[in-house]
Amino acid sequence: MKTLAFLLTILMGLCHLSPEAQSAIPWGGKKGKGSPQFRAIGGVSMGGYGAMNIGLERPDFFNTIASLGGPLDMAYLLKFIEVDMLGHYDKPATYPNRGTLINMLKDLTISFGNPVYYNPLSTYYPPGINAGNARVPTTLLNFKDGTFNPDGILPVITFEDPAPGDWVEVLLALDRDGNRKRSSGEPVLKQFHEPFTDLNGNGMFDPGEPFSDVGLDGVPGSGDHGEGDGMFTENPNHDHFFAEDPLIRTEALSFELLENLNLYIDAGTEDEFQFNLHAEHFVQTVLGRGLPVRIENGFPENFPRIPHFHDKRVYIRYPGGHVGFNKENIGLSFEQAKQGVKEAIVVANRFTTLFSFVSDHFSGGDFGTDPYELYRYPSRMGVAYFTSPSLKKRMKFGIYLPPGYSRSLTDSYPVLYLLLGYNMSVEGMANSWIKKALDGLILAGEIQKMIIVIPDGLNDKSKRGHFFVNQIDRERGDRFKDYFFDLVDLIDNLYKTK
Ligand SMILES: [Ca+2]
Ligand SMILES: [Ca+2]
Ligand SMILES: [Ca+2]
Repeated sequence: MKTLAFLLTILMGLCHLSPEAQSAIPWGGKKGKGSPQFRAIGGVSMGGYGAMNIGLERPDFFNTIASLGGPLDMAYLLKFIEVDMLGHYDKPATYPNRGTLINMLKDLTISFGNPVYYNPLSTYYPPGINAGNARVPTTLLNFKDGTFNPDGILPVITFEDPAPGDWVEVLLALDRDGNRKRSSGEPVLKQFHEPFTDLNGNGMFDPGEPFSDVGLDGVPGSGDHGEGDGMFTENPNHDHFFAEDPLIRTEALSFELLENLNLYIDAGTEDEFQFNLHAEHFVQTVLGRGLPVRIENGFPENFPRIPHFHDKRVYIRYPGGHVGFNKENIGLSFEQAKQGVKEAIVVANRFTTLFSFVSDHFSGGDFGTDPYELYRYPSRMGVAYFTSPSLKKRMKFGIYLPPGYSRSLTDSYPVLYLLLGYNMSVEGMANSWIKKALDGLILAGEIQKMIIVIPDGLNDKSKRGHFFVNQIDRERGDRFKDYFFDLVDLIDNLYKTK
């Protein structure tokens, strides 16, 4: 019965292939094996987080996991939002600028709940705010805040930023001058946790550090959440962040499972989101589990030469920043790298090293092609659609099939699931530039033939990033993980996976 339902699902999926998918994608319809040792998950930035979060949650599915400059430590991410971003609200960095910051905060809120305030009635809106008053000038009276409004005398307001009409929705400001608008310098209120003394100066509460048991509002006697319970209280929404935390998963995984994984990470030493510190924390955690990590300061080879590692765990600290992948055409970077463009060389280095690490950790493998095969049985790259049974919705993905894929019915291939950065589109990755770069790497014998699948990283409702989780906000959110595992099923049932 279950098998029949499954077959129907697959047939339904086939019926929903768009015309362009049918022409662009050679749907062999030949079932694969889908062995975990021949399945990898990797990604960049937000996708690096998604790859590590999903991979470490499901080591039974993925034997190789890779993250290029992704957030890996949710406690540190929360500290960064609180101290480094909201702490410099009126003096944001050029990148990420305030508009980007606000959108990311909204998307984090849709994914995990509002990290800044706790509202028992909504994971999205601050207390006192709802769909009816979030996008109009609203004044809250008696909104207490230990830092800026201990008596609750001053008004607290909704506000627009960065431009008129852009209602922030997830933040509140103190209206010191009472003009019902947030002027520069008026504080954005932050109620992440109870006040504490940061003895070790890391910006985060550590067990043993003194705290005031006055509740999240920081005001004694108001009787708000967490007040007088004898414990250090954090915004309960933070639990949703910690439930999807690569670092916590790494701490919790059995030694045998962790030891068995192939892990590759990189980070820029000047990452604007400080994801390099996430990487350092992650590496320290793995080392703390008694597992060695090969650490490189910079790429040992520069594109077009490709580093190869036999180590199971590799971390590359490269000199440079986060690199604005949201606007980046990765394929174009490979072309520009050949012309010596410095930033493009960094991008090409990062992606080729991920591809080579993944390829080198699939044992055996079909290496090499030739111009004849490239011409006669060319690789295919395109965007396709299927109906996700869990979401009951038509969903998108990108796919690359290596040269020679259509040559034989019996050859099978390992699969890399490649998750994209915040606001990157499937079309931006599944294009002819990337196809050309992958063909070149296979022709040069640098990587083995593999299938690459690019899941959709955009929330269907907002067309912004969803952090590759089942977003807890059901109204504004998507259930990425459910779609993703439907996609893995589809790939193993329609493609010759190893
Ligand atoms: Ca501390
Ligand atoms: Ca209180
Ligand atoms: Ca408390």
